[in-house]
Amino acid sequence: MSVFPKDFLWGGAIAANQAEGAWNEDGKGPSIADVVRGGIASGKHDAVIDPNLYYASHEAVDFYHRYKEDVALFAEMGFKCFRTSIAWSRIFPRGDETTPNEAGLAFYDSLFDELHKYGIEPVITLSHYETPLALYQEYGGWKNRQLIDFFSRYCETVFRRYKGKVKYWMTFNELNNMNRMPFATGAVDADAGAQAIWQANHHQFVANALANKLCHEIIPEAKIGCMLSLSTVYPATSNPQDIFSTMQLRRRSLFFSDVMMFGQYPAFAPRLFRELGVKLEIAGGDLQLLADYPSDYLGFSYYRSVLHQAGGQFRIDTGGTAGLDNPYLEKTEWGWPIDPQGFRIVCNELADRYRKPLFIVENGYGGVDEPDASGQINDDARIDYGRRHIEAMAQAIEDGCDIMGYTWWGPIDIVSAGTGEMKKRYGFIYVDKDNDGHGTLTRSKKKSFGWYQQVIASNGEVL
Ligand code: BGP
Repeated sequence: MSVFPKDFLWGGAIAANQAEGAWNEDGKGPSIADVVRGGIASGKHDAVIDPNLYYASHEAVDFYHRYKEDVALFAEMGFKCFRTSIAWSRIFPRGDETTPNEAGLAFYDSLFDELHKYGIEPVITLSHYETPLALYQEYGGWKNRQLIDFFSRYCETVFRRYKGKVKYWMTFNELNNMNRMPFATGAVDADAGAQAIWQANHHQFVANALANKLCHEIIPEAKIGCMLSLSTVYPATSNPQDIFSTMQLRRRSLFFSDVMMFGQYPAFAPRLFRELGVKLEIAGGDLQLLADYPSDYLGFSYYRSVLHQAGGQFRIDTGGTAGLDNPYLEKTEWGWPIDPQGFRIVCNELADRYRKPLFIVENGYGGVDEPDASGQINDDARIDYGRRHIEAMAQAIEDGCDIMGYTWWGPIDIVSAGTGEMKKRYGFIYVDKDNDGHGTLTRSKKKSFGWYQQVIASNGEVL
């Protein structure tokens, strides 16, 4: 007997900038993702786009033109839902216009219709590291309060357009990455300093609340969540200093879900801001908005657990302390510890803290997939990772966690956010394209395609 609810939302997740390509087609304006080489997470970006250079997001895996084929493959696996983002700059090319780009709106109409053709529910991220480039270049990104109004106009436009087609929404992808990846998350340069980064956070908290308000007014039956990147963090030693420092690190991450789920800044915020020298500019009405419009659910990504040591050097790619290895865990080829128990831990931690539904909108195994002599990809490591993490999620449900769905990150190979490469593959579906952009973009099923099909068909019983 499956422990998963009968309406459990099994599916997969991608992001516009990592999959669609067509970066400047049909009226789309450039986003911040379109000027980075080496992964949006790096924050390294070109001031102008050099047509002679390769930018991974410009073609990505051409989902924009191939989505019907891809959605048919997702349907063959039995997806109940499919997470992707709307590229904000496809709807408002600069971000500050008052009239939307009809061709952009029409594309997502077609995509959502195609999903519904197979009974697949869209789960839509409003901004997945995809702030329109002009809002960064001409307004300074989210540290500029005007972005609240621009984002609200974008949200109202898509809520009204897709009412009746989309009922699951989330606002900003991994908003707690603002400290680790300020350019990707808030279109703020890494050297902008704590004041700019936390002011940008405040504007995004207000924008999140306004999006929640608009969503419920326009689509009463909708569920709109916030979204965080959450590894599990273990103290490196039993030294109370490491334990306290790990608690502090965790609280600075859950700071973001505290504000968006509880509707108020946590009690430890004033001390944190004093220590950082941050004096937030909070406009009248902001705090009431946060209180009145909290998120309906907590979406989060889980890939790994990390070790933390007081005073240690921060690892940008994992959020742990550089140089520390957990001797009890194997790692992926990219050094990410594989920790299904950590997945059960974070589900319980969040369920206890927020007592609202959880939605795992990213979990997956990034690996190098080499076809065998017959051209088949026997991605047993990916199947093993998935099996163990779904078993852990089942345990978490039996622990009493209210989990509404699970979307595997990258059900089709897409561009890596951390590296900007194709080599780090997550898919059950292989895409013929290499790191330099060469390939036919042909899709083919890996061994894990049939495995995930079985998982969904059995509602998580056959693993
Ligand atoms: C998360 C992002 C995704 C995805 C994932 C995997 O932080 O929300 O966009 O990329 O990381 O990371 P990577 O692609 O670097 O392996």
